[in-house]
Amino acid sequence: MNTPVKLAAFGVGLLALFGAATGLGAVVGPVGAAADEPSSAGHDMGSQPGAGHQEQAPHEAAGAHLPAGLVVSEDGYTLVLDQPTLPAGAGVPLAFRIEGPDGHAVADYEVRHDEDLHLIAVRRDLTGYQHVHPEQDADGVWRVPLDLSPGSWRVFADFAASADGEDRVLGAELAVGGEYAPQPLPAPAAVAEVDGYTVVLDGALTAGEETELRFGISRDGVPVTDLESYLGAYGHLVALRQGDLGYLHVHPSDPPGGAAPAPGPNVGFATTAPSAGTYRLFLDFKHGDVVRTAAFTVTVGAHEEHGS
Ligand SMILES: [Cu+2]
Repeated sequence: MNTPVKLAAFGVGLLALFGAATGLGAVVGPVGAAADEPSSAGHDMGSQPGAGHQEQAPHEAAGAHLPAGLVVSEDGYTLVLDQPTLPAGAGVPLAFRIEGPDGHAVADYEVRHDEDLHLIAVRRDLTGYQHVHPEQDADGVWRVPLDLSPGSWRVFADFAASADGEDRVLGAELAVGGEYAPQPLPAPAAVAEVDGYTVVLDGALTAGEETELRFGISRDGVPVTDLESYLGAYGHLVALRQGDLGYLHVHPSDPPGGAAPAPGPNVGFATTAPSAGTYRLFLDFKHGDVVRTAAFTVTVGAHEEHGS
């Protein structure tokens, strides 16, 4: 490579860096803006609200902008797996703890969706999804069996420690040994089948804007109208972003007019996609005393800023 070309390449690199920084600024901008609002965060480093805030707890002020679960430690809370590697198999015991700011395992949690702590395990290719509720022992160690296939896994702990009541999702890497055969992500589709149930997705995720997603559940062509409550609602939805497995907060949406949610056939959720891209949605629902998971791939387009 001759020197002018090298220099040109260097310039392009600088431009790319600059562009990335600008993009990042755009993403975290709302966090800084939100810092002016009253916040329960209370973990200022005692300096400028603004710059300091941008690196802290990105999910809380900006639930709508940055996904959760991308870090293993936040605000002094750390997800610690007993072992960073586990063997493949069914019912493999996983043990972990949440270390609090005092360095000890957190023992007291606030109940969210009927549970002290939700554990989501998924292989990095977005297969093998499991949403389970570990048991905590007297030492604050959580234990749960997982069905693990070889590959790189991500484990998310979704909880609120009683000490501050903040919702947090921490994520840790888990390596499972063996021959790994990564699976391609299924194509986007509005219909998913699971155990004879058909689930139809209505509604779209939109970058930077809260939208409602509705799932219609039927079996053998008959709408299911006697869903059982699961985790305090008629469905539980987790959305993960392909590429980094960013974890989106999703909330059940109530029917308009303050009516109580119906036990099917439709369940609704509200969430905001943090960016354009591809997401995998995992809907847990309970019927006939069994919890099943329907999974969907959805794509979120870029904003059409210029009305074209
Ligand atoms: Cu859960």
